[in-house]
Amino acid sequence: MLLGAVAWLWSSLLVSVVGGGKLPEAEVKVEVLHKPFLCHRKSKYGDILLVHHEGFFQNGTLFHSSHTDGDKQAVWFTLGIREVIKGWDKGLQDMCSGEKRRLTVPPALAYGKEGRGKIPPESTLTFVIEVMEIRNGPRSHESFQEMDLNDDWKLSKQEVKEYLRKEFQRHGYPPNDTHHESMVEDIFTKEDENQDGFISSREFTYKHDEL
Ligand SMILES: *[C@@H]1O[C@H](CO)[C@@H](O)[C@H](O)[C@H]1NC(C)=O
Ligand SMILES: *[C@@H]1O[C@H](CO)[C@@H](O)[C@H](O)[C@H]1NC(C)=O
Ligand SMILES: [Ca+2]
Ligand SMILES: [Ca+2]
Repeated sequence: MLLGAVAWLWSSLLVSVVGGGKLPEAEVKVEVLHKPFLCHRKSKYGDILLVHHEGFFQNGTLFHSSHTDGDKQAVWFTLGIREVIKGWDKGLQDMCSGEKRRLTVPPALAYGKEGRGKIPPESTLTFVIEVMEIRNGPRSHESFQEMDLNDDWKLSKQEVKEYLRKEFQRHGYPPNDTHHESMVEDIFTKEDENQDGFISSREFTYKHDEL
């Protein structure tokens, strides 16, 4: 659980490593079905979104609905780190809480040539997605500020270690300096691009460019 949470904090990195190959641009068709009158903030990469969603094949058959399948709950995911299909990452930006969209997602941005489970290969899929709630993810500006204890707009190893310690405790795990230090080293190897010993706000924020 905790390792999951921490791995997730830094998972965008994996995304940039694994997702290196350039694909031809495929587009998601976005239709806004409902937009609330009031919109306090709009979704952006790194936010965590709570959504209800329905998925349809091109013939109109429903293949999944969060309203009726499983525990019938809306689901949380982080936008922009490929926790979900690329079509969602691309098509669910700039949404308000309470907004509902229909996304038409080509196979290249969904389950591709292989398909998955009941999704046949090369399927174009349609999703009706309603955003119930938007929260700041760990990659947000706010979380950077929270981690940057001395407000110098860069994260030292000590600050990252302190943050890990707090995260571990928040999830009910005892702090473990040895473990935190090796995680910090790992994080810096990947995130400190110019190797100056700090993660700048730019290095922290702009990890999703090639989506
Ligand atoms: C609709 O398409 C899906 C996926 O190709 C297929 O499994 C399903 O049987 C189709 N349904 C109808 C009514 O044609
Ligand atoms: C601390 O972490 C290290 C390395 O991950 C592990 O080998 C060790 O058992 C941990 N110590 C405690 C007290 O959990
Ligand atoms: Ca700092
Ligand atoms: Ca740096």
